Amino acid sequence: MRTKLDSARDLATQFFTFIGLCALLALCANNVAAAKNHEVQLLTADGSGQTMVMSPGYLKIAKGDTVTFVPADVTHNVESVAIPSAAKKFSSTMGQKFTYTFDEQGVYLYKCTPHFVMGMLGVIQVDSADNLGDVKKQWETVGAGVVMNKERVASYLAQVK
Ligand SMILES: [Cu+2]
Repeated sequence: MRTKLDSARDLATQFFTFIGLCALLALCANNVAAAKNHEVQLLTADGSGQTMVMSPGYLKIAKGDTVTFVPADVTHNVESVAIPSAAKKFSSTMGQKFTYTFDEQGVYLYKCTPHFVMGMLGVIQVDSADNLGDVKKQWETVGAGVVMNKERVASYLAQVK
């Protein structure tokens, strides 16, 4: 026979189960932070006197985020130069929008293939910069081929924290 005490116990059990579920839901909602999409413009001129330039040149994002590279005209693209060892290399079609998912943390140095010599490069940092030393080392060699706006990459890399 059910007593008043049994009913009270059932009610209490239901109540605490409900609270537990709420806490679990809140926890899940916190952990599944939505991946963001960012945009980098590949510009022929940025309006402030800079030509053949990525905007922004340095960008910090979170692992799992995507970046869409938007060429201002048919003369620009993006191609990876120095990236984390586990990351997939990329090379986009000239003049086409391109979206890349940054699944590996670290520093990514990339260029516009035809405007590399004019210093059209960019840096994207994904979470912590474990491979910064490696990227700087590769830039010392690769950077020898850049004749204009070489200091841009140094200023972008200096923003990596
Ligand atoms: Cu370009």
